[in-house]
Amino acid sequence: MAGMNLVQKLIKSHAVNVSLADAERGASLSSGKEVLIKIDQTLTQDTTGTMAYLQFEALGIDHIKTERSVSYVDHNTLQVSFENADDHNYLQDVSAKYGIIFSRPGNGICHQVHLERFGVPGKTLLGSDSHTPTAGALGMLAIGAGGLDVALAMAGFPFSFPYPKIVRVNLKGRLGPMVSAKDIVLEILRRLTVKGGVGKIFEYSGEGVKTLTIPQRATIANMGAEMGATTSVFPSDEQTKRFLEAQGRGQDFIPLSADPDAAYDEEIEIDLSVLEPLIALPHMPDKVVPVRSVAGTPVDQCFIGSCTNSSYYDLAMSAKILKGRHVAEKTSLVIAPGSRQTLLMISRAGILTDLIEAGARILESACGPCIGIGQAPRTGGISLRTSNRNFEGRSGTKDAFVYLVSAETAAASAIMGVITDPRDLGNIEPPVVPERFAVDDAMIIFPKPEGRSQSIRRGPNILPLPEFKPIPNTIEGEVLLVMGDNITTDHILPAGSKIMSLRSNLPAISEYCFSAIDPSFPKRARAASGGILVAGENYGQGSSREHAALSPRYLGVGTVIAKSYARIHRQNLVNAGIVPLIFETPQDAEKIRQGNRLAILNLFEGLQSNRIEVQNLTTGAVFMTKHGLSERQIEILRAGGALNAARCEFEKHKYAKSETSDCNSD
Ligand code: MIC
Ligand code: SF4
Repeated sequence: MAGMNLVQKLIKSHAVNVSLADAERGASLSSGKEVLIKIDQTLTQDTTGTMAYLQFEALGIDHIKTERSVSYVDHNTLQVSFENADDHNYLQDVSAKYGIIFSRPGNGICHQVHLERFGVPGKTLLGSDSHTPTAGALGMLAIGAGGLDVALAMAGFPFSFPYPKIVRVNLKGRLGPMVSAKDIVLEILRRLTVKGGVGKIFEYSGEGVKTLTIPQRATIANMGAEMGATTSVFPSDEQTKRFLEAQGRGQDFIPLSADPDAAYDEEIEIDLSVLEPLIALPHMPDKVVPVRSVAGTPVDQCFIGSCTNSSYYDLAMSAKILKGRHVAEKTSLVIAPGSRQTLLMISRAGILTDLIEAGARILESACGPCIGIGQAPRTGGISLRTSNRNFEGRSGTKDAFVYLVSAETAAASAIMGVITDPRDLGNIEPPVVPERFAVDDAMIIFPKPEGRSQSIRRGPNILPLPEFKPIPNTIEGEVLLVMGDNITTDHILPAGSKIMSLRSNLPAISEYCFSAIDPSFPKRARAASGGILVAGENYGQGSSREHAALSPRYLGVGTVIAKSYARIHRQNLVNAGIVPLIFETPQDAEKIRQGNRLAILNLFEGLQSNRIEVQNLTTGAVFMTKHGLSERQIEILRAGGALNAARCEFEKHKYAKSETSDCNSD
């Protein structure tokens, strides 16, 4: 029998429904079958956190059940009006009350800070942000999910996901000068595309891994999200030990690796020594070409920051490239350090001075421009960013052209004013990273026992979630939108400071549902009393924001029929009580038009048999759909969403011995 790979070991040590024998059979355990795991740690950020905690409160539990849960404030830090500050207060109070660690605004981006201060090799982490897999750099099984799934994990429920295909990414050799970890992950995106990771976990191994530091591994694990991967995992080795020791957390280190004879479902190999600087063209992270093939294109803005590339190393390397030079006259260079720790360190080392002298504009340690909160490019402008997503409009300027690059390429291009292969500036020696990092947790509030009696401040923009009814057996409705492939959550519910400040107010934010595609959508949905959405492949890729499911549900959408789904969004639809159906014959999607009326009879029977007939009442056509959902997911749907289902589960426990709960609706 083959040994186990690292992913199998992590799943096995946390699985609550997979027998030991199953887990040991490892790769042969049928992919797609649901696996339930115990969650050790959770993280939330403010824009998904408010909804997660509103749902946690609705569960009626008095304290978190996880080993460690952290609430970060890093997205909505602009505070152009009262909403964000109110949300921050709410999150701080909820944290104190329920035993959650609170990372204050200004302390940094959740994924960067979690690596620095809280991630532990061998543990599971569930986060209400799609880039939670960043912590896979430390040998964690770190997965992104909707806020409700995270709330349920905090309440002690296991987390379920389809048993993944495990892909070995074998890294050979070592990176050449001015080529970076970002170029490795861009190369993988180029090969596999934005849907190439759906249903998969990437496990990194090979000699090349040993040459990569934790921040470099984090860049790679971070952008596994752009391929739709469940997560990415690195071994825990000497590099991990060094990083944790530098953070004063050497005691958290344990070595972790695959058995030498481990088996995998798939394998890809990358020779680091032949890689060159790469760039993702607008408007998808997988439109990757060599930087030199677009060199010379004028650049309006360069942004170095985000959870992908804003570590000490990234900023120190950028400063080395910029030192003694100045940003080009027609180019703006914007830098947001990933964490307060990074900012403190570059400040103490004089690196910040070098950046300022070179003309960089320094922003707060937060997501900022990555999510269209500030620094929107000019009309039709070109922006080179070290972040991970370049979806149309995400920068805040609808017709801007965003390219994704490494910090080295961004810094070199800022000086030259045109897209520049950083190797053209000569071989600049990489910076030496200090052995000890600046450990200062003064902006982190740890819960205290007396916090349990904390009262919670709720601003006027913080509204409880409306009650959703169980789904009906017959669904009839108008097709409200027919969409193509790779629709992102930024299409469904855009980001940006204005709309994101409404994340705690479902009725208000729902007015922006599909505004990137058709601003009249909310009005039409209300007029039609809800309806059905039709989409192509990989529907709902990108962010974990459950608002992209809750808003359509709030507007009465009961069903989506797509060719395929992104994992997190599909679960968010189920959690919101929207039935996510899949075309049996993908070509049937092409025969449906906006405004057609569709009918589904006997939905409950169809859910059980995994074959659901849909009639097009307008054209007379009939087509078949499936769903591939587990029993548990079907139960959630029938309850009208995961919150209803979880409440029922609690009720059942409560009433198990004496009475019966009315949740047993069958
Ligand atoms: C993103 O990068 O799109 C976000 C903003 O971090 C989202 C979360 C959100 O929408 O609040 C994510 O990646 O999950
Ligand atoms: Fe923040 Fe951007 Fe990372 Fe999302 S991708 S967590 S918005 S920095």
